Amino acid sequence: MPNLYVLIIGAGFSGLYQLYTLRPLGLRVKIFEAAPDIGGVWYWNCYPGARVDTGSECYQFSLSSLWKDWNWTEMFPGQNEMQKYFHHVDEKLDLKKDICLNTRVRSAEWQECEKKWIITTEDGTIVRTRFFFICAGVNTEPLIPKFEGLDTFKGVWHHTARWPRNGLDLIGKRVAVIGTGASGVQVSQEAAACASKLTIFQRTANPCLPMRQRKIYTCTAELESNKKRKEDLYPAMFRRMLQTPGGLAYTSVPQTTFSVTPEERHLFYEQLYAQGGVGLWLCGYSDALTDRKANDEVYAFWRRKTLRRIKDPKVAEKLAPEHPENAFGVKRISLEQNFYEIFNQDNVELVDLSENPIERISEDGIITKDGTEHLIDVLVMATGFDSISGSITAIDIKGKNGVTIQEKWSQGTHTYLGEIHGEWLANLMKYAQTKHIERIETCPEAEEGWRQLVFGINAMTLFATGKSWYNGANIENKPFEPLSFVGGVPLYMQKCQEVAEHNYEGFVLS
Ligand code: NA7
Repeated sequence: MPNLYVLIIGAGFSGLYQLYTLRPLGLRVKIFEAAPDIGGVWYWNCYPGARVDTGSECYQFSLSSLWKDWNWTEMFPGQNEMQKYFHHVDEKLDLKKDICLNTRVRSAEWQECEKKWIITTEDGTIVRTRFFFICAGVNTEPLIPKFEGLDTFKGVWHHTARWPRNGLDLIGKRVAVIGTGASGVQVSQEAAACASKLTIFQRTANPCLPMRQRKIYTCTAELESNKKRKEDLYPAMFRRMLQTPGGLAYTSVPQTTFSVTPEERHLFYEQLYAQGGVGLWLCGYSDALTDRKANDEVYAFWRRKTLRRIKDPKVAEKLAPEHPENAFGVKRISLEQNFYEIFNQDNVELVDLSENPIERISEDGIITKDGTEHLIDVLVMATGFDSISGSITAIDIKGKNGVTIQEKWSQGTHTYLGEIHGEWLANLMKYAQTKHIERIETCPEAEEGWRQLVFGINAMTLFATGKSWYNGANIENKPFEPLSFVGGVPLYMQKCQEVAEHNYEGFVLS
C-alpha cells in the first residue's frame, strides 16, 4: 500500500466520521479495522439481547443526509438494527472503499528520519503514514478473568463481545452468566426465557432502570409524519445535545435535591422513572452526582421501586442492597426490560460472589467457595472490558526516541464524542497541510495541565468514589484514576476550541 497521510484505526462511529471529515481535504486516508465489517462494538457484540441503552434518536450521526432516510424501528435498537444503520451510513457516504477490513494494527513506531509512523498489522503488512488516529473504541478489549480451570471446562464458553456470529443455542441448556453490567443483564433476560437453568453470578449489585422499550414509526403514516417531525426537530436536538454534560439528549434540572419538598421530589422521581431510560440517572436534580446525601435519595427511591418487583426478600436485598457499594450512577447504569422479574422464575438462581466467590472452573461447571459445583453447559463471560485505554494500550506504540507514549495517550482520549473530535482533528490536519507540519506532539506541561483539570473536576463529583471501568477499577493493577473528562461537553468543546484558536497551543508542531 502506498504511503498514507492519515491512518485511522477503527470503523465504529468515531473512525467513520473521521474518514468522512478528512476526505474533503484530498488526503490519502484509510481506515484499518480488525473486524470483517464496520460498526465497531455493534459488530462485535452480537450476544443474545445486545441492545443500545441510549435513546435511538440521539444515538446516531447528526448529518441530515443520513437521518432523513433513516427511521429507527425501536426506541432502543438491537444489534441487528445497529448493523443495518452502519450499512446505511456506508451506502450514503460511500466509505467502505477506503476501509481495510480484517486488518488489526499491532504496532506503530515513529521513524524520525522519515517523519512517518511505521504501522505493522497482525499479518505482518507494513504501512507508512504521517499521522495516525486511534478511533478503536471505549469498550473494545474484552476482560476475561483468569479463572483457574477454565481450560478444563468441557462445555461452551464465550465472552459477550466475542459471541459466535451464527449464534449459540441456549434452549434447554444450563447457562451461567458471570457479570451483571449491561451485557450480563441483557443476555440474562434472553437466557431466562429459554434455558433450563440460568445461574447469574453477581459480584456487585449494579442498579438497572426500566428501559420501557417501544416500537416507533412502523407504518407508512407514522413514517410520513416522522419525516416532517425530524426536519422540524432534529437540527435543534443535535445542537441541544452539545449543550448537555454527556452530549446526549439528557440533562439535569437546575434545582438541587433538598431545595424542594419531599412530595415534589417524589413526584419528580416518579415521572423520571415512568418515562423509562436513563432519566432517573441523568435528568434528576443537579446535585445527584456530586452530593452523597442527594444521591442517596435517588438510590432509596430506586430501591423501593425495585424491591417490590422481586418476590424473595433475600434475593431482593442482594440485587438492591440497603447499603450499596457505589453511589447511584457512578458506575454506568444499565437499562432492563424484565431483569428483576426473572429472579421470580424457578429456573433462575442468583449467586452472590461477594459472600461466595468463584474458586475455580471444573470440567462441568463453576465451583464456589462454599464447595457447591454449579453444573452448566454454557458459560457466558459478561465480564466487561479493559475500558477506554485498553484499545490504545493493545497497540505497541513507540513514539519519538523510542519512548512508549501509550501512557500519555491514555489520559483523556475518548472516542465517544466522535463528531466533535472528527471536526477538530480535520481542522488540525488542514492546518498541518497549510503549514507543512510533519510532526505533532503534546508538550509535557500542557499534558500535565489537562491531567490536573481532568482529575480536579472528577474529584468534585461522586465519580471519584466509584469502583467502575470509568476509572480503571475493574482491571487488576490498572491505576485508579479518571479515564474520561467529566466536566461536560460544553466545557470540553470550549477547551478544544481555545487550543485551536491559539494555533494549537500546548502542541509542539514541527
Ligand atoms: P461491565 O459494565 O464492565 O460489567 C462487567 C461485569 O462483570 C460487572 O458486573 C463485574 O462485576 C463483572 N465481573 C468482572 N470481572 C469479574 C470477575 N472476575 N468475577 C466476577 N464478576 C466479574 O461490562 P458490560 O459488558 O456489561 O458493559 C460495558 C458497557 O457496554 C456498558 O457500560 C455500556 O456502556 C455498554 P463488578 O461490578 O466489577 O464487581
